[in-house]
Amino acid sequence: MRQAEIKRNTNETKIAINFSLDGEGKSVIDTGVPFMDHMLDLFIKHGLFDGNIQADGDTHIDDHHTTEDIGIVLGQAVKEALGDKKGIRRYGNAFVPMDDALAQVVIDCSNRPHLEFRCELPNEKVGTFDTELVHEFLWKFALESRMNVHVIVHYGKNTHHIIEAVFKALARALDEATSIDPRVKGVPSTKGLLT
Ligand SMILES: [Mn+2]
Repeated sequence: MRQAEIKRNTNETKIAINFSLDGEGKSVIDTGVPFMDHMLDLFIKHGLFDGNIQADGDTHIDDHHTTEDIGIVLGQAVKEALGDKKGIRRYGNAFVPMDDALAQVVIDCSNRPHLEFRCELPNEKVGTFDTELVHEFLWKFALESRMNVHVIVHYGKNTHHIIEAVFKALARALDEATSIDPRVKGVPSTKGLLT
């Protein structure tokens, strides 16, 4: 089973994630940040992962620490679930439209963390959520999963739609990049190592 269970406790947040790459899209999510609950729910669903994501953070201050730390722990869970990366496709590319918005995410499970974030979010807030935290989440996710993640939003007017399209494209690109291709023998790198 390509699965991982990770807990991380700090003075700012307590995060517990149980994540499976080879799931059915089933999720149990309670982060205390409603907008992130919505995004993580559709991330698990559209990636056909399974995930239990629980967070208890200092949201009385704002959603920054909790959102960032979920990115850290989810990234660590993906890295651990991937293991030695034998037999994976390695690259994934997904376009997802959401009404007016079109997002693209391209992933390389390269072990060289990078986030390219070409995404303009018209509104600073979606509900009570600070939309600048989308970048914080994705950067920590890329860093801790040790992936190269390129996010390109081609266009879009509605901030909720743009962010939702990004999370769905992230899910689908990650699903493709981490899926097993029976033609791949060993690790898909001329270097012979992706860890
Ligand atoms: Mn929505």
